[in-house]
Amino acid sequence: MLKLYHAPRSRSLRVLWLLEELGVDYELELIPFRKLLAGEHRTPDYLALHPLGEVPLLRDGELRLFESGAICTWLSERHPEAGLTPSDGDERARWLQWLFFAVATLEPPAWTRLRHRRMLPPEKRNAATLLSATRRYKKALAVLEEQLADGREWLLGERFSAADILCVNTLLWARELLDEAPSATAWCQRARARPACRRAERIR
Ligand SMILES: N[C@@H](CCC(=O)N[C@@H](CS)C(=O)NCC(=O)O)C(=O)O
Repeated sequence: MLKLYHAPRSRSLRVLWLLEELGVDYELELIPFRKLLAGEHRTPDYLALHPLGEVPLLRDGELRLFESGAICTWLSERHPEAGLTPSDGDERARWLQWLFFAVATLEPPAWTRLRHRRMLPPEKRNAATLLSATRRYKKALAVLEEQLADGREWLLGERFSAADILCVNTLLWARELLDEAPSATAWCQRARARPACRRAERIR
């Protein structure tokens, strides 16, 4: 059976949400967020499973998989019957584009902003770094806003996919900037109203 190592409010929520969307059986190893922040989960046993000691980690028999983007892509492809995964053609190409956009373009400035606004101790926060990350983040957000401005339901149109999960989860790190993007705001609300997302968010 699949086993997910998950800490609520962390990136592993992406995988949990997707598992709920796919409707597959899984086992959960819950790491309290407080424990994650304190690094208390970094036991020798856990580091033997995940070389960076992070979450998410997914196990499937002998397979140990880390990186939320890779896990979401792999799970989606493994469960085409759920209808979340474009099988080929232009839709699949666009799906890959948005998956990579989420982790390579949207997430880095969102993460840098979060650290320099809230997570680092005040003396380590840097105003110039925050400003440049905010600029890059706003450019990425504008790309999403443009994609959604035609009123489409999801990034790919009618098909909800892991690309929506990765992007929406990341946008929540910078809610204070969402006002500038009404279509993206409505999309985040639609996505988070999905029963699978609600179930995943409730697990604590
Ligand atoms: N690129 C990785 C990043 C994973 C990551 O940074 N996870 C954080 C939680 S959001 C973590 O485990 N932090 C605790 C630690 O590094 O000890 C992914 O997307 O899976």
